[in-house]
Amino acid sequence: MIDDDERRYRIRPKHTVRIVLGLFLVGLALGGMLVGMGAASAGSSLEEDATETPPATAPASPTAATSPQGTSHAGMDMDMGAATTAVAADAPAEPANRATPYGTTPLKYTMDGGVKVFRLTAAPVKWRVDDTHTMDAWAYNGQVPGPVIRATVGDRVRIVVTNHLPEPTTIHWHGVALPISQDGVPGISQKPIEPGKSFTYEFDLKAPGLAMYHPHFNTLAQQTKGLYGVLIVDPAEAPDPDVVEAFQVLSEGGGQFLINGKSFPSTDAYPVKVGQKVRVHVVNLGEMDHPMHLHGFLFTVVAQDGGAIPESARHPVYTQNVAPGESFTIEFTPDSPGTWLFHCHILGHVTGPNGTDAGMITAFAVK
Ligand SMILES: [Cu+2]
Repeated sequence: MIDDDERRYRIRPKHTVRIVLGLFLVGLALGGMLVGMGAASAGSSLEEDATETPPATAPASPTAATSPQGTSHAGMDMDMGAATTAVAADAPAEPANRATPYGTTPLKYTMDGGVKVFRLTAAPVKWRVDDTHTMDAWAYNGQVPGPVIRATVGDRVRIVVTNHLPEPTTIHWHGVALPISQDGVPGISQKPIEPGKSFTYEFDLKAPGLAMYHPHFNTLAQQTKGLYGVLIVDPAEAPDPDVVEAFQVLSEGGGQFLINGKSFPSTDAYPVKVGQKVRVHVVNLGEMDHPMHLHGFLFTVVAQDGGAIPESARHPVYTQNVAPGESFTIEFTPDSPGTWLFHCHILGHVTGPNGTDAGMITAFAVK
């Protein structure tokens, strides 16, 4: 079994191809981003406007640009006509001491006064969940899940949402304390964002924590098509640069069970070193429970649903159920090399045709 795992998770030629292809796409897309900058930096006015139109060519997906795992599907699989520009080239660099997260990449932002300005565009895309399955997805910024919105407690954020879906939408900021006017519920706190229109959300981030975002209009249909993502509010203290950080968004789509929009073996394997602390932010934006189980090591849940768990209440576990709408941050420090799986333990969620491994499986490749 371990031999099988090792074989699957060895850095495969496919990865090398993806990395090379990713670099090529980055090069191609830099031009697109420069062109897109104009559109991205203009039109940051509040309230509705219909001035944003998608560029003719696809920008690089943030994943393609920086994921060390080369999960560059996003740039390759986008419906080019629906591609959007949300990555502003003049966005400040991430703090140098912020650990590079695997699995998903933070959405770049621009500054307007003291406000961090993010842009999300919802549009249909063809999304490849593995080598043989493609779904007709609706996605933020051309990727499933949408990009990670990352900021620091005390920040004021503005998120300009443009709707290129064939029906109205809104975004609810799930797990964030904010004014009712920003809660994203049509008919209660705002009018729906009509196709071709934009809406601007703006609020202060008052507490650190792991949160998420998803539509609140025709929610069952829109969210299950791929409209969801992580919003994480970091504490003010500088992060530990030695921690390996990963995000895992659990969901279902294209008839498959997905982690970060992919089904095994197209999911990530995370390279880590013996003795290195690993922190995994797990959120469930699907419709089913997923008991996540780690091979080889016990882990500790350090935060649940946005709240830190006091040291005195923490204890080692090997499985943590994650229900829809829940989030957990877990930590462990591997002390033994090997390729150790982290997977849902509902066997129907990790088994493909003819008994093959598929679905909600990732691995930590410990060296
Ligand atoms: Cu599951």
